[in-house]
Formats: sequence, structure tokens, C-alpha cells
Amino acid sequence: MKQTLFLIAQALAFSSSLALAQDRPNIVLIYTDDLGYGDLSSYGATALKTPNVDRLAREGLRFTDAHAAAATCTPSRYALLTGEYAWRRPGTNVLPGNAALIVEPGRTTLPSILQKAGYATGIVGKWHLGLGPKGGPDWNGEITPGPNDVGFGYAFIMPATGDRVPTVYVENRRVVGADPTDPIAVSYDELIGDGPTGKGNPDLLKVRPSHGHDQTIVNGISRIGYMTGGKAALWKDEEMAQVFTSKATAFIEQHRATPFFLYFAPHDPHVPRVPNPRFAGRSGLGPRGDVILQIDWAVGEILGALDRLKLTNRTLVIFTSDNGPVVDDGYQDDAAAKLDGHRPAGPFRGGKYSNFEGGTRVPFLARWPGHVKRGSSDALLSHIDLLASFADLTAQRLAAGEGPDSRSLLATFVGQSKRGRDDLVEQGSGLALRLGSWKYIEPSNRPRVNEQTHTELGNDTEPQLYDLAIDPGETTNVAAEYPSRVKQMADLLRQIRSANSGRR
Ligand code: NG6
Ligand code: CA
Repeated sequence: MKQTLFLIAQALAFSSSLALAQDRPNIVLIYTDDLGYGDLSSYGATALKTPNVDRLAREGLRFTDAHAAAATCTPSRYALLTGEYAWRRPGTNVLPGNAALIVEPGRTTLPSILQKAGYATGIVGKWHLGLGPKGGPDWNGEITPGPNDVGFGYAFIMPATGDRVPTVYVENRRVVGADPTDPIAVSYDELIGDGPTGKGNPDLLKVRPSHGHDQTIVNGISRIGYMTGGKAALWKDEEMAQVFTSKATAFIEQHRATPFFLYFAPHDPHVPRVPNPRFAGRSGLGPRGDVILQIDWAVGEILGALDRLKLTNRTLVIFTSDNGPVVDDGYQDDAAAKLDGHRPAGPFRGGKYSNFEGGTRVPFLARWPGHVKRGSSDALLSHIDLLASFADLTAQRLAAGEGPDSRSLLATFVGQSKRGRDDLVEQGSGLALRLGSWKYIEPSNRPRVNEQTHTELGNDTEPQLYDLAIDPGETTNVAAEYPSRVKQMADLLRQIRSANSGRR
């Protein structure tokens, strides 16, 4: 009986995904950088207003227990694109700007799945998954392999982060504005060239570092890493949001007649936070708040383009963030002083880098009028599930090994089901496991606090157990009261870790 019911439920789930597949929506995935759960007015922020993002919340589904796959950028984006937990792969932590590509060309990825289904695929914004072969890319020639080799038909990217050299855009396989007479060189090992550094020439800076970030100066801001050359190609931080947004809307316009997938990855509110003058000073929260308003503007531009092109009803828009928030991430930008009661991680403890919920619990909004139910959902979800869910959405079945940790939760993403994942591994400074509302954090000797950012990392030499249903802020470790729950979760984490995949 149970078996029959299960089969019927499965058949229903598959037929509902086939019904969705017939409508084959465009997909726009807006993937912000370091935006916290509490940073949007639709998630409770009162110190600033984000009306364009809030429109998505009003017209779509607002998730309250959705997670980035990790609490920093590279592992989070690696897992998003491959459907594989990054902690299974050494070499997937925050990469320098001259690192080689860490996603093997040819492997099944989120964009390659959609490409296979006939979608035009594009990325605009932050990449941070390395470029080129072992030894890194040739910045003055053809940059390959890169996003174009792992499923994106079009790419307009910043190679790593705003605070890492090279501070240039790459369009498909070339640096934009590259000049053969002024070749680009990049080093993360030693000072190169005779250009000024933040360490040697602090008076040249318009934004000063608070920790690190004292190497090559570009546009009055010292960065991580050294770079020379490429003067005509250097970006202006104040223009970046506009540059990315106009490339994103151009992509939408260009592909309006075909199904398209756009991975739009703005840089804000990652450091350095350098708003366009139109947003400078507007939030009252300093540059961090100003660049959140800038994100909201960018979302408004995207939604406006969809409206104008009459694509709104044919497009699934997802809005989320690659990891939790951080206040002082290395520049003196007044973010801490101007918080004034604003809580970037909302009700959660920790933030970027942390094992606590603030590390990976992020805003997650989905809108597809007529298909995604409106309202809110407390289902446990991860970005890692988008790969299998998009396969499902386009009526494709994954082979064993494709997106190994990704699970199709399509029915949950569109609000037909309230059921999310049973379990989820959260990657912060160490590993934690969610099982329903229970949260287990592995014991570890790692530091409790990141001394530079002052983030509580959630490490302890003893096992930690929290019941998020009654203690969402992870204030009370109840491991001693529930030894068998601790053992069950430690065993399950061990099991997931030693298996090749999280799909069971
Ligand atoms: C850290 C940087 C931080 C940020 C982070 C990556 C220092 C002291 N701190 O190492 O500023 O760049 O890496 O952020 O250099 S992420 O969102 O791309 O993961
Ligand atoms: Ca990030």
C-alpha cells in the first residue's frame, strides 16, 4: 500500500514537472554577493527599503529556510554550478584572482543542463571559479577554459572578486579593452611593476583597508594581489553595477525569442563597497547600505526589461545570495559604525565564514506568475538543488554522478509542495548538518571568532546541537540533553561524507 502511494506520488510529481516543462520558462537567477537574510525589507529590514526585490516577494514565493551551499563565495558557487558539495573537493576554497578553472570542462553543470534543453545560456557578473589551465590564464590572449567551456554560451565576468586583481572585465575569452602594447601581468606571490601599493602609498587611497587589501592600487582602492599593465581595461568600481546590469538586460533582449537562462551575479554588497554617486549616501547606513539600494535598482532594471519585452509571465526569476553577510570585510567603509540597529543576518547568529545559520541561510525568492505559488515557504532548501530541479523542469533525467548532491525539489521550488530536504550539510568554517529543524555542528579546534571580521565562526571543541524550531538564533547548545540525537547526526554526517553523493 505504502509502496503504491509512493509510486502514485512520484508519478504525480513527474507529471507536474512535465506540465511545467511544456511551458519551458526563461530563467533569470540573480545571485548577489554577501547579501544577508536580514538585508531586505521583504525579510524584515526596517533601516532600508528594497521595493524592487520586495516586488518579487509579493508576486512570488519567499523562502525562509533556503541555503547557499557554503558560507563563502567559491565553494558556494562551485556547488551551485556542479550540484556537488564543494567540501568533497580540495581546492574549492576562496580562490586568488589568477587561479585556474576548478570546474572540469565537459562535466554536467547547471547551465549545461539548460543548454542541452535548447536554452541560450549566459553569465553576467562575478565568476570566482578560476580561469585557464593549470598555472592560470593568459590575460593577454585567449582565456580558456572558462565559463564558455562549462555551459555558458555568453560570458561577461569579473574574474574573481572586486577586491582581487586583475580588476578587468572578461567577455567570453578576452579581457575587455586589452591593449597588446600594455600587457597585463598578475601575481599573488610578489610585488611586480612599480605601481603604487596601499601599503606603501596610503595617501593615494580613497578607501582604506581595515585588514589585508594593501597591495596594488587601482582606482584609488588597494586590492589583494599585484597587477601591472592593462590601463585601458581597468574597471571603475563606481560604474560596475551599471555595466553588469546593462549587459544583463542586453542579454535578455537579445534572446527574448528563445528560452534563455541568465545567471546574473552582481558584485554588491561585497567589498570594496563603492556605490555609484546616484546611491552614495542614500541609505543612511554607509556604503554597505548604499550598494544594497544599488542591487535593488539593478533588480528593478531586470524586472522592467522583462515587463517591457512581455516576458514576465514566461520567466522564472530567482533572487538569492552566495553566502551570509559580513560587516567589516577588510575596508574602512563605516559599515559597522552605521549599522544603527540593522541586523544583516536577521534573527540568525554568525554570518559569512560561519557554521551558524547566518553563514548560509540567505534570502531566496522565486517568481513565475501563474506557476510559482505566492506566499512563503519554510521548506529546507539549498542552491545545490537547482541543478536537479532545472533538469526536472526541462524534463531531463540525470545520470548517476551528474549533480551528485543535487536533489530535484521542483515541486517545492514552485510551491506545490511544502516538503524540502530532509538533511543538508552546511559548509562554514567547518561542517554542520541540518536534519529537519535540528542543527548539529561538528566539534573542531578551529578559532571561535574570525579576528579580522569579528564573525562568530560557530566552532567549539565540543559537539553542538540546536533546535532551530525554538532557538533559531542558536543560543543554547542542547547536545548534553540529547546524546542519541547527537550520535544520530554525527553518524549521518559521516555517512554523507564517505558516500560519493548525498543522493540516497
Ligand atoms: C577574504 C578577504 C575578504 C573577501 C573574502 C572572499 C582578506 C583579509 N579578506 O580572504 O575581503 O575577499 O576573502 O569573499 O583578504 S567571497 O565572498 O568572495 O568568498
Ligand atoms: Ca560572497
